[in-house]
Order: sequence, then structure tokens, then C-alpha cells
Amino acid sequence: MSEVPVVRFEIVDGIGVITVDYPPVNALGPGVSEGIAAAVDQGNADPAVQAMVLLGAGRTFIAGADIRRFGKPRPPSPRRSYDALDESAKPVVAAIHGYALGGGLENALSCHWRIAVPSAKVGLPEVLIGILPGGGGTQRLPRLIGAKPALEMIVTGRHVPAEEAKALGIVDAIIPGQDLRAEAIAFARSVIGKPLRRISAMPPAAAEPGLFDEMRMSIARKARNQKAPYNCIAAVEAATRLPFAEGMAEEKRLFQELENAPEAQALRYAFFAEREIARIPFLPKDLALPEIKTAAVVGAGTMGGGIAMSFADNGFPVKLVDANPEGLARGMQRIRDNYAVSVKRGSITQTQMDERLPRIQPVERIEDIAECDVVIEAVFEQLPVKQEIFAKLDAVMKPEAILLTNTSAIDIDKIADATKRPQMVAGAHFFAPANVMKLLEVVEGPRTAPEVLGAAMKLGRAIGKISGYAGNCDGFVANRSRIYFTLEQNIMVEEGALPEQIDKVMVDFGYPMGPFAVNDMSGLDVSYFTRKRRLAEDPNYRTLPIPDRLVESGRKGQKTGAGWYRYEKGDRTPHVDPVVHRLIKEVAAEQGIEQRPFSDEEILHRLLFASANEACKILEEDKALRASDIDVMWLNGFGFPRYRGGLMFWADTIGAQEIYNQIAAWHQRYGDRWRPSALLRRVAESGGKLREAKAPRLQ
Ligand code: 3H9
Repeated sequence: MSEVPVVRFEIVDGIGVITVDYPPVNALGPGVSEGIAAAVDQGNADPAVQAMVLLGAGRTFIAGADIRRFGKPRPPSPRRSYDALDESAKPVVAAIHGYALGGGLENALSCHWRIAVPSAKVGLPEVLIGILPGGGGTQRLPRLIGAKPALEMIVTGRHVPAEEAKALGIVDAIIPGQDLRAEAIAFARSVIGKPLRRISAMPPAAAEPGLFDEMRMSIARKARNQKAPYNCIAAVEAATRLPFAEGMAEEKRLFQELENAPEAQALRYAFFAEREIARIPFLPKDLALPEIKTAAVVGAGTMGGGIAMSFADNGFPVKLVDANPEGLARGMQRIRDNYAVSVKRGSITQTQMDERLPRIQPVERIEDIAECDVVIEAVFEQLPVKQEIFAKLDAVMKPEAILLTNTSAIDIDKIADATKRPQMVAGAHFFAPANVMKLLEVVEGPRTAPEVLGAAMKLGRAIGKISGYAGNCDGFVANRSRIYFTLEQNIMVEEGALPEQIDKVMVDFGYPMGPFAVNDMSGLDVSYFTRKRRLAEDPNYRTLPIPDRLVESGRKGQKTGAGWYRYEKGDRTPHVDPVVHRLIKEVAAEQGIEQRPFSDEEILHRLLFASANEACKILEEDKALRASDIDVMWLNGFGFPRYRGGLMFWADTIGAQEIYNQIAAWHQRYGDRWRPSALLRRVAESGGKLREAKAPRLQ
């Protein structure tokens, strides 16, 4: 059987058309770069060819190098497409639709002209996978558009829309794109005979003094523990002081420092894990999913408002219902204020706000949402309240409507009990703030229909979320795996570690904030009441006397000016408070707990091993599908540093055996909360990887 070539070359009226055809996104997989180079050489050798175009078949131009090939030995390419395009004696026009990212844009920059359809996006996102543009992007882009905008694009990795790319000078013309190939051929014909615009021949880019140091300073906080952003800066800096060939050599050297570093390995893993999480293998492939065009959110509180915004932000009309007119008005005002802040910050335009806001329609009666395809309940987190809403929904909603509950812990099945259609009910657990946080846990109840589960997963993606499967259990997957982190964080304080030490360890590890500072920000009272409720249900529940005492003394966090830390009026900076130190000592003495110093390593391990152990138990019980799904949840729900891959990826850097041994020792010392998971033991004994662990139902 002959293989379909990944690059085609044909001649149309004197124009050589080079088409990359490597689905799904025309990544530069085996043979693609070589195929482009060979086509360019063929076009140059053929007197019938006067100019060439480079374009992508299918939905996109070229999405970049094939990320799966990084970190593995690759045969050295005899001739890279970038060189062949650059050196071509005949003009080559890149015609961009979909995405020109990474190596895709670098190929386009090696051409002599670039045209794009209005919906196209271009970018050099390599930094997001821990590397830098290694196909000349760091040398060509600054020469073409100037050091400052190139630096910003390369250090952030953002996708630049076609219009902006035109304004920056990255693309030469925007074409309608009704017939990309014909329009590209026409453009190529128009440049025949014009001098070639070879970016490599341009002088080094000019840069204003201090540009690079300023950039290094501005990223210092976000980029701590990482190397790629700094190497990106160094490479662009090289483009301002070195001739092209030397700049290319410097780019290569800086690239090679990164490719196999732990940071790049973790970020590549995260990239693929975020795509894998979308798959639920036990759903039939040909399952017909109900189409969702209209939505309703019940409850105009902070969470409901955020969920409604996620719909509006992604083009869905959404009704926001609240039986309390004042609550509804307050909710709508909060939404308006949130949008106004985004406009002020420049993250959206006024036009975008004006498009999004009218998509959210406030309504007071639940009957007004009866015809919506999906409804998400986001009312108070109490079973009777939720059951009452679901009984009402059951009475009014059209039979095919999907009924989702935004709960973080309540049994989905008990909520479904309030309806006569439990098969239509599933959980949709959003993370606060719901319009910002990417994670959506989709919870399958025991009676949820497969098409409802599939539709809810798909809906999450349609409103810009990363949907992850969760089975119905207390805390579902994300919060359940995090509970033991929170528990250890508090127990270590009883035993002598200070909140500020624990916070510092976690910030140094890469979290944006330490866990105690986060607690102060969210408010200590919510978990206080949860603990009281749990204690009432279970007399063996492990109480946490220190945060209880803080709340009882009026220290509820930032909102009361004091919690684990002290705050100055109008300022969110946490200040260490000797009052808290005294309270900790008092409680420890009352409880007869001997305090001792903790090493930073013990703190880190106690927090994360506890959660890794629980994550294994969740997998064992079939409540999560893959360890990598849990990693995606930690990255997108809890601010776990992305360049560490996620909880389980990080755990593998320590090793399952070492973690198991430590947990077994802590089990002996501290009792049942450290009971090692059987799955963890198996992985440790087999010398396997925790990040590859799967639920029994997937094996
Ligand atoms: C680079 O270029 C280095 C250079 O400087 C040269 C150095 C020498 N490779 O995301 P989707 C797969 S580094 C391999 O669901 P969307 C993806 O896994 C690269 N596979 O679609 C998925 O597979 P599956 C710089 C890739 O429409 C399928 O394609 N470029 C690659 O939501 C569909 O992807 C980037 O970092 C790839 N490069 O989004 C761009 N890209 O179906 C990375 C995609 O099996 N890609 N796949 O799960 C993206 O950002 C998005 O995929 C894109 C499309 C925006 C293009």
C-alpha cells in the first residue's frame, strides 16, 4: 500500500503549490519539514514555476513542531524547511488559515510574504511547553516587527489574531479566505518580479535600552523556578546584537538547554494530559449527544453569576433565575461590575462587554426557563435546598432538558431523587471564580444516562472549560484529593510548623500563594461550618481546634482584617501575627501535643504525599479515570505549578517506592489517616509510574 504523502507539490499556472497534509493539525511530524524543503527545491529547479505558495490542508496551516517527538532522539534533518524557504530564489508566500504556531509561524517567517484569512491566529507558544522557538523564530520575528513586540509574543506565547498580526507587520495582507488556494495563487502571482523579502537579510533588531532587563524583572514572580522564559529573552536579545547566522547558533544552544529539562517534560505532559482528560472510553463512540443551544443558571449568587458569564463569554444565551428580585438585581450588578473591571484591565474590550452582557437575561420565575436545553443549579450548598429546586425543575423543564447541579460535595444521587428523571441529572462542579477558573468536574451519578454525561463534558468544553470526569463520592475527585493536604497543613501547625513557614515552602515550590494566605482570602468561616457539620455527622471526625479558635475569636480572614495573618486596612498583604503564634502554642499545650521544628522538605512531603495517597484511593475506587486527569485538575483547579506537571507527575519525580515507604512509616506513627493505598503499593512494587495509573474500569 502506498503511503499518502504528508506534503504535496503541484503546479497551477506557473505557481508551485506546496500543501502540508498531516492531520489533525499539520504538525511538523516525520517527513513534513523535509517534504516542504524538497518541494521548494523542486519548484526552484523547475523553469515552469515562477513563485510558490505554502499552505495547510484541512482546518489549519501548521500548528508547530510535533510535540510528541521532543525529548526523544530524532534523526538529524538533512535540510530544514526553514533554510530551504529562506534560500529559495523564487518567491514563496505563506497562506495562513487556522493556526500558524511555533514551527508553523517559523516556516511562514522563512517565506518571503505572508497572507492570512481574518480568523487565523499566529504565535510562538513554545515557552508554554518549556522550550523556545527553535526554527529561527527568535531571530526572524524581532527583525520583522521589532524587538519589543517580538519579545512580548515570545515570552507570553500568546496567539495573535490576524488583524493584529497585520498591524504588527507579521502578515502582509488579510485575504477573504473563501478560496484560500486560489487567493494565495493570485497573491503569489502579484509578487513575481518583486525583490524577495528575506527576513534573514535584515539587520539585527533595534531595542530600547533596558528592554530585556525590564522583561526579566517583570516576569520574575511568575517565572520563578523556570528557565524557558529567560532563555526566550536571551535568544531575542541575541537577535539585537548578532548577525543572523550567529543568532541562529545562539538560538540552537539555548533551545538545547531546554528540550530535555524537567520543566519541558512536565509541560509537555500537561499539554497531552489536558487533551486526554476529554476522553471517556466507556462511552460508546457513536453516542448521539443532545445539542445544547440555550442554558439557564439557577441562583444569582457569586457562583451562579460566574457560571452565567462563562456561557455569555462563549456565545451562549443564558437565563439567570433567582426567585429573590433583590438577589437577582445584585447578581446582575456583580456581573456588570466584573465585566467593567475586565474592560478597565484591558482583558476584554468594551465591544466584547456590550456583546456579552445582553446574552445574560435575568428572570424571576423558574417557569421562564422551561424550554432551555440545559440548566445548572447553583444555589446554597444544602441538600434540602437543592432538592427543592430540583423538584421544581422536574415539574417545569422540557423532558429532554439536562439538569446539572453545581455542588462541591453533595451526593448527586440524592439530588436526582427529587426528580422523576434521575437519568437526566449529573453534577457540574465549577471552581471559583467560575468565569475564570478553567476546571469543570462533571460528576456521573449512578443513574446518569451516558448521553447526559457526554453532553455535560462537551458543554464544559464549549464554555471554555477543561471538563474532567468524576465519580459520585464525597468531595468528588479534585477536592477529595485535596482534603488531606488541608488536614496535614493544619495538623503540622499543631505540631510546631508555623503558617508562614508552610506558606513559604509552598510558594517556593511554585504556588502563587501559600495555603494559609489562600484560606484567609477565601474566608475561614466556610470550612468552619463544614467542620461543625461533619463533626455532628461523625463523632470520630478529626477537628481542627486552631482554625476553629481563630473563627470563634472573630478572625475570619482578610474580610475581618485578621485570620492566620493580620492585614492593614485596604491592603491584602499578610503580616505575621504574634497573637496567632500564642494561640497555636496554647492549643498545642491544651491538647498535649509536643511541638517540634519541621524541615521544609518534611512540610512539602507531608502535604503532597497525603494527597497523592488519596488520589490513588480515588483511582482504585473507579471515581477518577486516570492519574493524569487528577493532575489536570490540580493544575487548573488549585494553582499547582504547571511546570511540575501535576500532583502525580511530581510524585514520580520522588518515586512511588520512596513515597510508599514514607507513608507506611507515617501510618505507623500517626494512624489511619495515613493508611497507604493498595494501588500506591502495587505501583511502588512494580517500579511503575504513578502518573500512568488508571481506574480499574479502564483496564
Ligand atoms: C515548536 O513548534 C518548536 C519549534 O520552534 C521548532 C523547534 C525545532 N504536536 O488542541 P487540540 C494534537 S513546538 C503534536 O485538541 P484545538 C493534539 O494533541 C510546538 N500534536 O485542538 C490533539 O490530538 P488528539 C508549538 C499536536 O483545535 C489534536 O492535535 N506549537 C500538536 O483545540 C487536536 O488538538 C504549539 O505549542 C503538536 N504541535 O487546538 C501548538 N498540536 O486528537 C500546540 C496539536 O489525539 N497546539 N496536536 O488529542 C495547540 O495549541 C492546539 O492544538 C491548537 C488547536 C490551537 C493548534
